[in-house]
Amino acid sequence: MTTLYTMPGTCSLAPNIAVAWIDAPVEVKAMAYGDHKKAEYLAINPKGKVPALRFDDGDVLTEASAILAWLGAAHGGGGFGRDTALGRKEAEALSYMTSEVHATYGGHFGPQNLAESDSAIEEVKRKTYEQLASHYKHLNDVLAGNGGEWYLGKRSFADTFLYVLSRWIEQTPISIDDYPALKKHRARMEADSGVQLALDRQDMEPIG
Ligand SMILES: N[C@@H](CCC(=O)N[C@@H](CS)C(=O)NCC(=O)O)C(=O)O
Repeated sequence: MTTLYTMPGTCSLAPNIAVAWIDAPVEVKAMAYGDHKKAEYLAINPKGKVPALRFDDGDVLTEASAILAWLGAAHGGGGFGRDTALGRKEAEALSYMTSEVHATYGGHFGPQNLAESDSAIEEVKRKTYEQLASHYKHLNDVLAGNGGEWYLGKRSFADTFLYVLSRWIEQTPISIDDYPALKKHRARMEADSGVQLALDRQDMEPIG
């Protein structure tokens, strides 16, 4: 069976939620933190990161936005089609969230990869939080501008990654209280049975 590799606390929660929402025939495997650097997993994804989707024929797809696109195309049905206006915007939103916002988190998760001295590391972190605050403002504005319920006005896989980002904000000095639409969206996601199933499958708890 196709297997989705996940790890607690990570962005692999987004495709995990997508699998639950569309009831895709995909087994969700929750690895313990650290297993992603072991030989068994590196043979699956040499990048040593999650998520990864392994097919029956041994082929492996990595990168959260690519996995979400494949899930939507293969199992999503009309609501997640790539040839619809919603599908186009979903692809745009997921590219932004992964390649811009997630990438900016590099300065939070690994500032020591970007600078050496203590003072330079502190500066990287300060600039990272400034940039993240601006990303969160954009995300909040788009969500509020689309009615506030779902990121693109209707539920899409963009909501799955937005939820990951609105969880990670708790690890930063940025407060979700400054982004009321994101805060309501996070609570709406946590009331969703598919999100609850995905959290459970990945050994994670709601923020509450
Ligand atoms: N560009 C990749 C990023 C994947 C990534 O950074 N995954 C993180 C978790 S959110 C990870 O596996 N980190 C473990 C590590 O780097 O050691 C994607 O969008 O899937």
